[in-house]
Amino acid sequence: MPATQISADISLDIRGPVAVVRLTRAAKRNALNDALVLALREVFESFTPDVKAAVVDGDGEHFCAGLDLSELGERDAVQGMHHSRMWHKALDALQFGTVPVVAALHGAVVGGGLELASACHIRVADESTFYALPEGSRGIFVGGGGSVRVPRLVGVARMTDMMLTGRVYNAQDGERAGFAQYLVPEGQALAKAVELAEKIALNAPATNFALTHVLPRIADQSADHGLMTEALMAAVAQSAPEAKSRVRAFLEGRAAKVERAATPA
Ligand code: 1HE
Repeated sequence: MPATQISADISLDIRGPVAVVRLTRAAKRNALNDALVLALREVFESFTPDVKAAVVDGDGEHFCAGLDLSELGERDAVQGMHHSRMWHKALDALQFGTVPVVAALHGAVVGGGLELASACHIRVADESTFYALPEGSRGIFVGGGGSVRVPRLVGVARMTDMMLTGRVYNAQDGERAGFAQYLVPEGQALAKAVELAEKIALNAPATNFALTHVLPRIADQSADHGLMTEALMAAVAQSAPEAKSRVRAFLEGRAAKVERAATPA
């Protein structure tokens, strides 16, 4: 089925169990205006149960140039807080929605674009990708969840350095730092992201729920509370019929073994 343009600047392409959500505002480097942020929230809240995983990518040469600076305007402090909370709700809809989300990154992943990428569960970057938080040089602060999510990927020290000094990470350094989990040749991020999403779509639903909703909560809990939450989730997951049949399949020699990882060329 061809992609459907669901708002002015966002399209949705349902490829079997995988939904490909694309920012289609290449003329403005996929800068996120309010309408686009609201549309993102809407699309992630609208998946039917047959969608099992999603991919986010961006049209044109860049994944996303962040907040649409032309809309910054004359907001006062309270309006600014509501604006930030609107971003939080949209990116929470993505992070804590019904399906795991893989970001396919290329070109600029900057400011709110990095906040969007860091709300996804896995990031695949191609060699053209670069990461920055230009908020520092624009006299503003992150407002789309970046202060919560970016340090969880790369640490407080790296984020502080990026914002204080305008440091830009290229694709290789970015992958080493933890911005992305996969680094692929230029132009291949979307294909790799879809391949991963197709694999994820085959997981037991309880496993995907545990990884997207429960694991991040455990990471925020004390060790004692985390272990208790883990025990509860483990019990729920293993009691599902799907877990029983998958384990039986392995014991009866009908399921794949874990293969040794390929050695790098
Ligand atoms: C924009 C935006 C934008 C491009 N808001 N219009 N983000 C930034 O500070 C990053 C600003 N953007 C850039 O640094 C560059 O545009 C890029 C490195 C991303 C791409 O460069 P390039 O040479 O490919 O494109 P360009 O010529 O700079 O931009 C093309 C058009 O997009 C141009 O408009 P035109 O009408 O003159 O064609 C740009 O003005 C427009 N454009 N980026 C508005 N961001 C929840 S809080 C989050 C806070 C933030 O994200 S702050 C960081 C904002």
